Amino acid sequence: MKRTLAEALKSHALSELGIALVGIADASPLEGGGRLTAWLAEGAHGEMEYLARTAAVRRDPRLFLPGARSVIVVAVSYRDEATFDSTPLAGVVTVARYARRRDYHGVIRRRLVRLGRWLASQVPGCRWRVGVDTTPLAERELAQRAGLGWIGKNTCLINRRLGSELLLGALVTDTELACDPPATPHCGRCTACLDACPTAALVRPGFLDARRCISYLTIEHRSPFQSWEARAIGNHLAGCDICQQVCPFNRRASGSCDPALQPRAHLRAPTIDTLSQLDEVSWRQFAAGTPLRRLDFARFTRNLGAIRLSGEVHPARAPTRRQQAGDRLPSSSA
Ligand code: B12
Ligand code: SF4
Ligand code: SF4
Repeated sequence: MKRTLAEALKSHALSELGIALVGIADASPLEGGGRLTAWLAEGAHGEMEYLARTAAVRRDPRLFLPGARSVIVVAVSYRDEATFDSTPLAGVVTVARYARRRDYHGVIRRRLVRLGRWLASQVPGCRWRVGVDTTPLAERELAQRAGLGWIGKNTCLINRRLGSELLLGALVTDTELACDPPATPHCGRCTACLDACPTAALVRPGFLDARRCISYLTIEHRSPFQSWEARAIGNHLAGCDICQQVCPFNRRASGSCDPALQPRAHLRAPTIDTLSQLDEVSWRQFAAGTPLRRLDFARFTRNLGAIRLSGEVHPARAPTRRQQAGDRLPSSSA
């Protein structure tokens, strides 16, 4: 019964809801709970205090939904080009690839709610709760446990066939479902992501110091930039893909972009000149409906100012940023 229901649920998710990957994990506390504790203890979360506040729930899905027994983890793909962009052109800013399209939160949430309703139609009275990104679930570890992929040295969830250009969500339920085997790691001896990170944010395999990460600095960090931070972001307006760009599993990935997440042309390579003309209202219109709307006008102007300054000082700086920034970055105890 548990197995038949699990198979029917996965088949429904894949064939009716446009989900690219689905797997089921049990809802017991995370094995990586200690990793989260150590990461927070080192202060690697920077200003993301919400991660510390919700750590207990992240470590144990049963606190997310009392009585939880199973976690259904799903992924959708935003892979839209065979190869990643090459070195950006002068005067052009980089928007991370996940942010060049419709905001995935609502897309995944709506599909998970439909999946929850389907489950309730099969198991009347069952309880379920949905989480996408902002909810306190350790999505990558749950995805690994549900067999969707492994957590790479760049800390991303990588599927052997689809690569890591995946966005995750989860449905936690008190229904007991047959679990999938956890995924095994396949990074082997590769260190391409560690070598390529321009700010040395991947301080050791599988440990990312967010305070050094361009994705954190451009999107999550709210304070004004110190000078090394302004230099470190290079031409990134929001997010960073470098440690995924170099990953061999993305170079050879197959599969296609979810139809709901097709890229928006104006976000592929916006120029500094175009962005400089935006005021608060036109920035909101520019970012509307995409993950960029989470970047308020103050952070947008802070980031753009840093990009302009860095372009003036280092017109061809991209490949040498690590050398430029390395000795000025905060030291890590790792
Ligand atoms: C905070 C956060 C960030 C922070 C910190 C990232 C980080 N590495 O922790 C910042 C702002 C830097 C960030 C950046 C990005 N993020 Co983010 N982020 C999150 C968020 C909200 C929480 C992550 C978290 O808890 N971090 C704390 C650390 C300690 O957790 P962790 O690294 O995942 O480690 C845990 C497990 O992985 C486990 N673990 C690690 N190794 C191993 C090994 C074994 C054997 C085991 C058992 C466990 C284990 O231990 C830890 C505790 O569970 C999640 C959504 C969510 N609710 O989970 C999205 C999420 C991880 N982000 C996502 C994305 C897309 C990105 C970016 C690609 C966006 C971009 N292009 O700029 C980058 C990628 C940078 C990178 N290399 O990770 C996706 C990842 C999809 C994927 N394929 O992995 C998520 C899942 C959002 C989503 N719903 O899709 N992010
Ligand atoms: S997202 Fe960019 S800055 Fe952050 S760890 Fe990856 S390569 Fe480094
Ligand atoms: S670049 Fe290499 S080490 Fe890094 S995540 Fe990909 S396979 Fe693993």
